[in-house]
Amino acid sequence: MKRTESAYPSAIGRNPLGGHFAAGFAVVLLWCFASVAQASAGPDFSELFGDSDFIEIIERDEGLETRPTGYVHPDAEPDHVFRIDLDEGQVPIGQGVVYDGFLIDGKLPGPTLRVTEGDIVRMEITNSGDVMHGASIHAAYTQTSKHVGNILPGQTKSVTFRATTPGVFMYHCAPGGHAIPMHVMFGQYGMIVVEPRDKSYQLEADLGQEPDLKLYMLQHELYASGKEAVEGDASYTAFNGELFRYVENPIRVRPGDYVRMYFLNVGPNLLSTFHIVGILWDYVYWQGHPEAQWPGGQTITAGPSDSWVIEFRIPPEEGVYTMLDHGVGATSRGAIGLLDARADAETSSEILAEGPSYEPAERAERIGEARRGLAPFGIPDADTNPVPARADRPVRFGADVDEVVIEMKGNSFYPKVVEVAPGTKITWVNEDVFTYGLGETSGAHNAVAMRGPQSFATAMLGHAESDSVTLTEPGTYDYICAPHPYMEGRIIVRDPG
Ligand SMILES: [Cu+2]
Repeated sequence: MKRTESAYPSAIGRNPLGGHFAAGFAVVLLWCFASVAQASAGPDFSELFGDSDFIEIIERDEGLETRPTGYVHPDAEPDHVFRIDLDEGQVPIGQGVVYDGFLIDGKLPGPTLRVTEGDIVRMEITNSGDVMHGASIHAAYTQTSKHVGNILPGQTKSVTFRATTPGVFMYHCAPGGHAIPMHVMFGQYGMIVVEPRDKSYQLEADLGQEPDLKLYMLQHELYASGKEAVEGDASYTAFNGELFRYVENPIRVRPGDYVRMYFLNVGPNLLSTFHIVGILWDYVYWQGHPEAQWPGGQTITAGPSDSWVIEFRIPPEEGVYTMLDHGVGATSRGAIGLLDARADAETSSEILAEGPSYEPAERAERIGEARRGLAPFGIPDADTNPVPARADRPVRFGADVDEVVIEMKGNSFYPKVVEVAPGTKITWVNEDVFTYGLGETSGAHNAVAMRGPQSFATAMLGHAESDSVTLTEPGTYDYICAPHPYMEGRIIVRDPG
């Protein structure tokens, strides 16, 4: 995929991406001649920008001391092409839990993407799912949603940008409007790292070697309902897609190893104060930028979409060093793992920040053995959910209750399952606030019966609007929201006999 390892022509300016355009242009000409003999050189101005509009802005930005933006012409030749696939599906997330949500390349989190500062990156994004998806790429200092928002089922769209700022970034699904937070809460996110080109990180210079381990670590939350997701009431927290992943399979290191960690807290709601027991940081870099360097310290503090590069050495003592979010509610819900240091350890040089890959048979076996299903915006399959989470347990109302209110919040019904006496008035109230747009990209909802003794359909509800039906026939009613068909609710009307 990578077209060339060579730098963007540093001749263009005083830094690899900037410099004085006028002076740079002359050097580019020289460099063009040189490139006849040396085929590995990078693209020139016209290759990058072609017949772009706003050429005077591009010229200004190329001549600045600071980095230019990430804009390049959509036809610029990429150094990397990443093809990712957005879909809906189930993944085992450890501890007997199966998550039924939105995935990238069949994983949660999606693949770890790595490029070098100055690289031209093309993202080709395919929607293999049943609902609209899209993408937002935080490493791009230019329009992305314009090109890769609103990707319809079956469609592929692409965006090309130059990765101008080194660091650790989030990318996530972004179909537009209200669907952006919903799909992030649903699990569609991953890490993209832009390695600095000319200046490396300090510990590499101090030790005069590359890291023994590059550890890409993504912290994230998992929710049992859309309501809990909006309110930040996480069921679980995880590193790299699986609860207690590195407790079950500790990361092997050796005393003295140089570890560089690329840490991203995706959230989508909670703060992380990441700490390793027995380790103090040698250097940390805010958002992973090599110039944003701080020494020492016990934790890093990372809000949602916040990131750090962390450098440290394993002390000259064998043993276990425990990695955790020191917000202890998160630790106890899954955000904990172990670095196991032994002199004779067989080590890996990198650990990626993506969900585990399973062979189909193993995946099916784990799903078959599930004791808990988590489907934030629907009702988990009964066969993966013998012991439901709080949000999925039926809420029973007595015959003395004449009205039951069901909230629509975070693209889910809450309670998801109610049991009522015949003749009970059921009222839906839309508590989603973001109701711009239409369909998937809006928080406007309704409730439409799919199965049951009587049919019903409420009005389409905007924020703080409500509608009611009264069900008299005993039986089970399954209903959905028409614009968001993965929103599932159930009403059980008891037989009074
Ligand atoms: Cu999506």
